[in-house]
Amino acid sequence: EIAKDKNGVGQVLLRSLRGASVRISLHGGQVLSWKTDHGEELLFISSKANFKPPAAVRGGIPICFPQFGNRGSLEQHGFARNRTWLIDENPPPLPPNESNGKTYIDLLLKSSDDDLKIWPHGFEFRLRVALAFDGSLTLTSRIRNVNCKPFSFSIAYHTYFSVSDISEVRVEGLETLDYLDNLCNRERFTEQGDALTFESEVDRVYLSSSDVIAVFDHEKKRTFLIKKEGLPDVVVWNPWEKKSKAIADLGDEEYKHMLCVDGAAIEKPITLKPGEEWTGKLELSVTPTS
Ligand code: TA6
Repeated sequence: EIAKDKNGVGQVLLRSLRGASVRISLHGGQVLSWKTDHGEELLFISSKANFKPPAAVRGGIPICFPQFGNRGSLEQHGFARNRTWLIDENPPPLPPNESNGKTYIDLLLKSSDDDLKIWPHGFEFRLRVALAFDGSLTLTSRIRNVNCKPFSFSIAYHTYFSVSDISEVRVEGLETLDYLDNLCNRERFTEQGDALTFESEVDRVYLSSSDVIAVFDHEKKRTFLIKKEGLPDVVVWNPWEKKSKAIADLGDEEYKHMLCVDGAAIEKPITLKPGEEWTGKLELSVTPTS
């Protein structure tokens, strides 16, 4: 279903046969909602989110492209999340293993003349958002270099998971990895050997992680499973109390109910030759934890 929000921004609603749903905004190609068969919201959206373009909505899954962070010439996290995406009316068919019982939509972002002024690399970015019969959500990015010279980019699916209480959350799959700590000028550290828990601000890029990460929400007795392909790094971010107060579109106490764990390619930007296409895939599912 395609509708418009109160600001006239196009939104697409996907619904699975069992009642799960995903809502995507054409502003930013941003997933804003992912609900279980029983209508429970799995993603965090700030109560102070600004839904009026061109700012990115605080929450859901902003697409950070072609840059992550503010270490380049572009706006923080690049411009893709601040652009209007189009619906690709004739998407290439899903490979058989990707189509069983899935409903999906393909969104398209092409480099505009204005974009080319700030980032002189012609690209086509196809984002396929697919909702499977079991309610799992898959985001597949296909980025093609349609220019005559190579370019490099970083990308992150900036995923805001909804958690009941951040101090009761545990993340597994990042043990013993090296990470860049954004709180210490991106210095490189090594993670100790057990699961990640949270008692203060965390802003890290874990490097060369395994392709499955688990986020345990103790109170809700559920686990988010993050499976990724082509995305070697994992961003983990919680602003905690002090930083939250400095973020206008985030409630002061809301850090307790969110955690960003992002499939990403940051440390080693991806380089595409003319005509070459890169694919990066993120699959999110949620299972009850005993
Ligand atoms: O590591 C995640 C991060 O880069 C944090 O430093 C914080 O800035 C967060 O992204 C949110 O960025 P945004 O531009 O969406 O406010």
